[in-house]
Amino acid sequence: MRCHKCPQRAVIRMRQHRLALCKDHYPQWFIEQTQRFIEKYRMFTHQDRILVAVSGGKDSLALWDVLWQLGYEAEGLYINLGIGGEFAYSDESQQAAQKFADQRRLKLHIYHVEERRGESVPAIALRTHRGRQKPCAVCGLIKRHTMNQMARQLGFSVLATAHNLDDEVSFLFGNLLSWNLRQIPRQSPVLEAEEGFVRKVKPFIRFSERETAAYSIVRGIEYIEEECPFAEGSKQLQYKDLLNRLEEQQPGVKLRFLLGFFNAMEQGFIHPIEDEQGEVILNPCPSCGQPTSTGDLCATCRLFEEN
Ligand code: Q46
Ligand code: ZN
Ligand code: ZN
Repeated sequence: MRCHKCPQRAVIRMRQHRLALCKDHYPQWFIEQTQRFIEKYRMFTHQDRILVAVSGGKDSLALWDVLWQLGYEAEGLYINLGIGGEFAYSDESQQAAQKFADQRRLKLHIYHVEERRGESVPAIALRTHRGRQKPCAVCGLIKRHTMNQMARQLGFSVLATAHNLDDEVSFLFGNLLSWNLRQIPRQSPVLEAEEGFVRKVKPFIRFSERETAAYSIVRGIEYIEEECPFAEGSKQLQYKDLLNRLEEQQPGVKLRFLLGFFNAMEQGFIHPIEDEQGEVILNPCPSCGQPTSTGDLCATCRLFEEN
C-alpha cells in the first residue's frame, strides 16, 4: 500500500478517514490534526502554561511530544502510584517519562504518592477496601485530586490528559449501559475552570489507540507497553474490545458515536442535571484547600484521615 501523498510505502491505513500515509506524512498529519482539535474546541493558546499528565505510555508521551513540537509551553506531571509486581510498573513508567523529558530538555514534575502520603495507592486501597476490590476507584480519585492540586500549586492554567477515542467511547458506552445520567453530561473535550478547579482538556479525543501508537512508533518514542497490572479484566477493556470488533465491521463507528454525542450536547439535547436544591455549594477542604461539596474534608483527604 502506498502513501496517499507520496510514492513511499504507507505505515498506517485509516479506513475511517479513507487515508493511508507514510512515515513522513503520518506524523505531519497527526500534528496538524491535533492543532485543529485544539482550535476547534478552544482548548488553549500559546499564552497558556500547560501541565501534561504523563503515565509513560504511548498516548501521554505522544501528546507531550506533539505539544512540544507545536511550540506550546508544556511541562509534564508523573504521579508515581507505587504499583509494582513482577514488572515494577510505576518505577519503570517513571523512568520512561523521565528519559523522554531529558531527551527533549523538558521539565517533568514528579509526585510520589508513598513519599508524600506515607502509603502507596495499592496499600491505601487494601486498607480502605480490605482487599475486596481492585485499587482503581481509589487510584482514580487520588490521580484526579493530585493532578488538579499540582496544576494549581505550580501555576498552570491548563491540565491536559491524553484520553483517546477508545478511552472516551468505552467510557461513554459504559455510562450509557448503566444509565449514569450524572456522569454522561460531564464528558467533554474541555472542562472549563471553576472555583478551585483548573481547566481540563483532552486534545487526543479523536485519535484511536492505534493512531497514537503509530505516531509514537514512527517518532521513536520509547514508551512503556505494559498496562497497569490492575487493568486486566476491567470493564473498560471489555468495552474497548467489543467496540473494536464493531469498528472492524463498520469503520468509523467509534468516531461517529462520540462526535454524535458531542453534537447532541452542543445543541442542548443532553444537559447536566441540576440538583434539586439548585447549585451545589463547594467549600474549600480544611486540609488541602481543594473545593468539596461535603462541607468537611474532601474525599481524598478522608482516605488519608482514616489511616
Ligand atoms: S486506575 Fe486501576 Fe489505572 Fe490506577 S490501578 Fe492501574 S488500572 S493505574 S488507568
Ligand atoms: Zn508520504
Ligand atoms: Zn482535601
